[in-house]
Amino acid sequence: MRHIAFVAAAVLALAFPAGARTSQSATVFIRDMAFQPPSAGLTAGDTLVFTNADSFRHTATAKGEFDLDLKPGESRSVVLKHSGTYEVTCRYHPTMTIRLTVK
Ligand SMILES: [Cu+2]
Repeated sequence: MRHIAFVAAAVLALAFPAGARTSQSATVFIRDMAFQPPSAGLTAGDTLVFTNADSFRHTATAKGEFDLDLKPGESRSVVLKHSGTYEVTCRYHPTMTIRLTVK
């Protein structure tokens, strides 16, 4: 167990080298059957929170990246592992989409 903890610490040290920009958190609210864009730009390593402020169940799904199932009032978060464009949709309501650009 001690060895595993050491390896985990080493991996974290590599993933977040000293002096790197501190990772931040942003929120995408789901309201009135739509994703609302985050208020600030996104950077790889950031935590992105999805909050379902709607009265229906929704998902925040980005193929191959994450798939969050959110009851009304529920929040879940993901870490944006890499830069690029994330096409996020709701599996229950496929017309709900948002394109997130991560630097
Ligand atoms: Cu939905």
